[in-house]
Amino acid sequence: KMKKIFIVILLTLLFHYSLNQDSKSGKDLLLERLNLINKKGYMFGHQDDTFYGLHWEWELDRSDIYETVGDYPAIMGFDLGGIELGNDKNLDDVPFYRIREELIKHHERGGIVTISWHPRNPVTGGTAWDTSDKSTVHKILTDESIKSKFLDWIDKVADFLSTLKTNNGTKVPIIFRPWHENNGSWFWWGQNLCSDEDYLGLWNLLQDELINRGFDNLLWNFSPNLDGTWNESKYLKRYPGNDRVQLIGVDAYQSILEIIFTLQLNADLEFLQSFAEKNNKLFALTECGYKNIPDSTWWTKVLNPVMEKYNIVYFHTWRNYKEEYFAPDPTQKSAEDFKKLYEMPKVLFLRDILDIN
Ligand code: BMA
Repeated sequence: KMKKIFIVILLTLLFHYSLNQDSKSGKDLLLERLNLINKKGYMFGHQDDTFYGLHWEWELDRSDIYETVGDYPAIMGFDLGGIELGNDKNLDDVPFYRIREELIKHHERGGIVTISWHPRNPVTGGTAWDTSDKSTVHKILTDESIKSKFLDWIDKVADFLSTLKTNNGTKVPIIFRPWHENNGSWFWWGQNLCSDEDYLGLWNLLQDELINRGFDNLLWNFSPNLDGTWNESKYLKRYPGNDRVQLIGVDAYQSILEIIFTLQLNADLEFLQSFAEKNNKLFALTECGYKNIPDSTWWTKVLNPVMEKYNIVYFHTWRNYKEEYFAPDPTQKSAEDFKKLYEMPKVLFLRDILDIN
């Protein structure tokens, strides 16, 4: 009798558990997974990983990272810049159908994917870096014809996002990082190109439009650039809000002196860690690197000593384009050091996260 009761209770629990799992959105499932991964260490990510590398391009499944350490990055990143114009290829000449294929493939091999979007300037028609019009964001929000053009762009983004599904129709969970590096003034949505209110208006417009279209698979990531001087009141000015952001982060490149980079990175990660703890968020280095890695021990001597002090969930390096690359291939001078980084127990690549679900 006891045994029977026990089995009934067990089955009931299992039934409820499976119902809950089914009703969870892709965003919530991904968030749970990130929280579990976060207990084990921090993942390595790479932009456009399987499209091209230092000495090759457009070879299926090839990856500088795989060739250097024998494993794929845990995270792969892709950019939608150009989708808004209806182009076949993104701003870096990557065909969108290849982005779709590789994004789904990485999800299916157990990895995690992230998307950024460097849209053109809807007022001037220039690139995301065209800051010649000083009120583009304001015009999107207030000028009827610019707004309708921008809504059409969002439609194009939505059309593409809606194709990011597995064979059984499941929407791929995606870390989505729009309007990044907004504390700098190099993008038309940057600090000096819009008011706090307009920045938040732009964030909310895109987010509300996509959520209203049913994209519950997007995990929203807010990531200003390396700053070094954050405090809560300054940060909150353009923070979209706890209900709108699941992951906070920083884009941080070593561009001048190592000492300045590490000072600023420590300051930002310290701030993000305390903000994340208080607000129950995860945080990450959503872009990082040292262009063309001229320092052969940069990974273990500069970057990792900072990273290991904080509870980051990942660090993501930008693309390996011939003239400008951020991760090694086996011939690059920091390859040996990168292998040491790979061996560190807290540094996670694809195989390290496969059993964390
Ligand atoms: C930048 C550079 C550009 C590229 C852009 C979007 O940092 O890599 O060459 O077009 O990112 O990927």
